[in-house]
Amino acid sequence: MCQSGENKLEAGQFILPVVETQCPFCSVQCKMTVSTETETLAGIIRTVYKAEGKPNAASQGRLCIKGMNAHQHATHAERLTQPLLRKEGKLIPVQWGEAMDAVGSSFSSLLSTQGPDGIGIYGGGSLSNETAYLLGKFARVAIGTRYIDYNGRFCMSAAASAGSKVFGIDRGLTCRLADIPLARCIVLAGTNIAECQPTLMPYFHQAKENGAFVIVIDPRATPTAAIADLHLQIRPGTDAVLANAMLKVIVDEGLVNEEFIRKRTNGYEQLLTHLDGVDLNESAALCGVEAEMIRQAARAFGSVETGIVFTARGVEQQTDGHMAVRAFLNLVLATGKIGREGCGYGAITGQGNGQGGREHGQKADQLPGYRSIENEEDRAYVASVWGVEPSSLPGKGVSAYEMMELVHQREIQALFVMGSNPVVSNPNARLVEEALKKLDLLIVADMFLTETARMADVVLPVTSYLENTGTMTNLEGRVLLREAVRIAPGEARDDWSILCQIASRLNKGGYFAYKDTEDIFEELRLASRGGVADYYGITYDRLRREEGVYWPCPSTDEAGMDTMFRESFALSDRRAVFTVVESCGAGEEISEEYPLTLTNGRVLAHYLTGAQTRRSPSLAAREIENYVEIHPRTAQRWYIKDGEWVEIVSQRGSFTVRSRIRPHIREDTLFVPMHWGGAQNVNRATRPDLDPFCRMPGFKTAAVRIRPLRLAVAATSGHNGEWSQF
Ligand SMILES: Nc1nc2c(c(=O)[nH]1)N[C@H]1C(S)=C(S)[C@@H](COP(=O)(O)OP(=O)(O)OC[C@H]3O[C@@H](n4cnc5c(=O)[nH]c(N)nc54)[C@H](O)[C@@H]3O)O[C@H]1N2
Ligand SMILES: Nc1nc2c(c(=O)[nH]1)N[C@H]1C(S)=C(S)[C@@H](COP(=O)(O)OP(=O)(O)OC[C@H]3O[C@@H](n4cnc5c(=O)[nH]c(N)nc54)[C@H](O)[C@@H]3O)O[C@H]1N2
Ligand code: SF4
Ligand SMILES: [Mo]
Repeated sequence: MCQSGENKLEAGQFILPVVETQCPFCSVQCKMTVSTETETLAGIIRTVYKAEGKPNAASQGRLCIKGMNAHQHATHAERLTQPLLRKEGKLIPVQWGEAMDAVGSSFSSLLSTQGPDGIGIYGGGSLSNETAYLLGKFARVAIGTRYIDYNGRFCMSAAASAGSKVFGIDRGLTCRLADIPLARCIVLAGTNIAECQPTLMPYFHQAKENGAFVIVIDPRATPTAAIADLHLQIRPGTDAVLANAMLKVIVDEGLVNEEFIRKRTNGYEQLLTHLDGVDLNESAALCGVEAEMIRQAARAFGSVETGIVFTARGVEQQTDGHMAVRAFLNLVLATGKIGREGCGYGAITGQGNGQGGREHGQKADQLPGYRSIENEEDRAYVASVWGVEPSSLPGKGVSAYEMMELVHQREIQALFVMGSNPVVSNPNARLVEEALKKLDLLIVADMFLTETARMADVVLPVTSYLENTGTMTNLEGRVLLREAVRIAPGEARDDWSILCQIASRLNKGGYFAYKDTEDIFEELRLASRGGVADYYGITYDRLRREEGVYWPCPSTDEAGMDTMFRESFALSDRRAVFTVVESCGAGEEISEEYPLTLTNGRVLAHYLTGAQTRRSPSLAAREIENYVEIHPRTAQRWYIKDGEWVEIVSQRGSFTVRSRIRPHIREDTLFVPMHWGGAQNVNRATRPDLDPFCRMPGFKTAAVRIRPLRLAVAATSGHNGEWSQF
């Protein structure tokens, strides 16, 4: 791509004045153009950037505020342009050779003293399919460790495991986005699409124009709830109870699809027996909503011909997340709303490559193509593609947070982080911070000196979305190619090439001899072939020609599958399964000491730990600091004024944010965004309890207390506790 001679492009330059790229943030993966113009103003030369939506199948040319400003972090002066190595306590810029020598020799000596399981690998759902695939191979072949997991554990694990159990396959949307306007009833459970996938909102507006009835299930009146015909403002952690109660009404009122149940499902009889014990009024009391509203929701969904259920992290980031999703899938199956137009289930994937990132081996128990590391045939197949002995592949490791616990216990002595900021995003962040301090070696590959990178011994600067090529799989399961359009700044390198260089320092270079990402993708195609997530039929050429292909796609002359389960499900007897789900809440018990429930999530302008969006001036300006949403009556009860600093405390720890008094949240609930680290990090208070099925932490409920910071400060300075302000 670099041109020779006089036209040679320099570091940080765009390859053309107008380039085509793809947003690095959420799972919609909107396509866009970025144009750059050089302007001279008052004698100063500056570059003016402009991002505009480009027509594409998902966002149809729309961009949200994050996409419009994504280039701001990529071109930010704080981008890391040189490797950093800790010397005498300080991170010092060094050449790549020195950084790689340090990484190679540290890994080698750990491998000989501790063995491969002393090293943990931690990946992310922002990484391309090629990098995610290679990271899994790197862990198993270059290091040989069982310990690899990724931030998607906190994101998609509940819905993914539920989809796999119930349908036999986990693809975020079982239908097309184009089915949304065809649905007569839409359930949006724990998903705030208006802020988190904003460019999809017109699909829902269109559905409403076509007469759809929209049910939103959320403890807050979000911008998404603004389109609801019915808003069930439930107590956090009670989604399974609600879904069971809706199902009970649907069954009792004869709104089930008997034929679908008979022909295409198993387990209905057991479910019916279980539902006998479900009481609508008791359920309503547990959920904190009126029984009549649950009845209305059930009738609305059960009585129409077409409908779609969407869930996201509100339902899923719970200690019963896996089962809560399955309770919603019962609704879909009982009414036969899947496998045809205007019907389906959608687990709204989070990160840009949250879908692809969970298919090709970054997960503790997974090999490429959604294969299992515990299945002999799967191991043998992938080993044959990699040219290693099946017995050399390690076994299953542990989930992301459990890896942090092993670090804390000194079972893992070195951690390699690529594409995540775990010290901010893990639950019980205090323990994670303590754990990382105990490491002999922490290596972080990132674009910025994040909260986690600051703790590292080696920081490796990586290229951004504008500078590297790779494929991303969006929330629909459509694989998209994003090509490099800018020369990397300074010495930043592609993730995949960093992995190959480390592997060669460990004398495993022969297994990592790729010339570019297409080369890696060719191997991924083979490794995924015949697996659940089969990418064999997808090639870079096709992606360039067709602007995206759905998986599964087993052959190059087949179109990928847009609507799934038309004829059959992917389990061995081709039927889907109903699940008996207990009707109990999953929230942390409140007490006199911790009387409120803290939930958390996202705001429009920021992305995840804010590592990128806090460096984007236009986005940062919209929300400059963290806050807590609190109901006016709750604020009054705890002596909190609007806009003042408050301290929120759980059994795990505390953090400090500003109050934002709003009537649109439940009185017993507080909401805090997750985009800030340090003293404002909500995860200092979140709980580390994990879902037994998928190891998802119960992020979305923590029992807490709240008080104005002035009281907290007074308490520690010996004030007698009497207050005159109120
Ligand atoms: N602007 C923006 N967009 C993003 C992201 C971002 O950081 N910022 N992140 C991306 C990623 S990785 C993800 S995973 C997705 C997440 O997308 P969402 O899951 O939609 O986002 P959240 O805000 O975490 O949670 C959604 C809603 O769940 C509600 N909620 C909380 N507790 C409960 C509960 O117990 N039950 C129910 N039913 N609802 C509850 C919250 O009030 C919130 O409105 O967004 C993606 N898009
Ligand atoms: N309390 C609470 N906590 C949560 C959640 C919640 O709802 N509530 N949500 C959870 C969810 S759903 C998620 S997805 C996680 C996300 O948690 P994190 O993974 O920690 O979030 P990010 O901020 O996306 O961190 C990604 C890092 O990778 C860097 N990066 C971006 N692209 C690349 C790349 O291509 N290569 C490399 N090497 N680095 C890159 C970014 O600069 C950033 O520092 O947080 C989880 N934590
Ligand atoms: S953040 Fe999501 S919706 Fe917004 S532009 Fe990026 S990909 Fe599109
Ligand atoms: Mo996520």
